[in-house]
Amino acid sequence: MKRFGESAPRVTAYVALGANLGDARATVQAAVRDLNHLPHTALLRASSLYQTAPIDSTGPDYINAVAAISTGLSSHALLAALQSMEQAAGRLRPYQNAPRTLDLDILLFGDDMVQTPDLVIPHPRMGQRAFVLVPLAEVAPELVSTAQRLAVSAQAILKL
Ligand code: PH2
Ligand code: MG
Ligand code: MG
Repeated sequence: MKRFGESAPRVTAYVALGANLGDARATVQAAVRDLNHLPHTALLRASSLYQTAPIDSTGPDYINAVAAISTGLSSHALLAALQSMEQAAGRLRPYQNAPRTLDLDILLFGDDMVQTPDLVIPHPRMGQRAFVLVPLAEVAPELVSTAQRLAVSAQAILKL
C-alpha cells in the first residue's frame, strides 16, 4: 500500500477508459497502470477490457474499461492529470466524439456532485452506455442496478 501525507482527504473515484485509434488495447492497459503512478493516487481495481461498437462516434470498435482509484487529488486536479495522460497518448480533438487514442472520463468522485463548465460528475451519460456500466459493475457491482443494466442490454459489448 502506498503511504501519503496525513492531510489530503482521500476518496474513491471511478475512471472510464476508452480508445479506438492506434493500438487501443495496449494504450488502455498502459493507462490503467499509469493511474497508479499519478500523484497521491493508487489503483484499487481494474475491470476486464471490453470491445464495444462506437456509440454516437465513428471508426473502429473501442476498447473500454473502468478503474477504481483512491486519490487525494481534488476532482479538478484529477481531471487535469487525466487530460495530461490523454495528451501524452497523442489525443487530438478535431470534433466532438471523434475517434481517439485515449479518453479518460471521471464517472464518480466519492459522493461529490460537480457542475462546472469543464467537469460534470456524475458523468452525465454514464447511465446510457453499456461500455461504462458493464465494466463499472465488474469493479463495483453495488453501483449498478439491474434496471440500469437492462436499459443498455441491447448495446454490443464483448469481454476480452
Ligand atoms: N466514447 C464516446 C462516444 N462513444 N463509444 C464506445 N463504444 N466507447 C467509448 O468509449 C465511446 C463511445 C465519447 O467519449
Ligand atoms: Mg468519453
Ligand atoms: Mg472524455
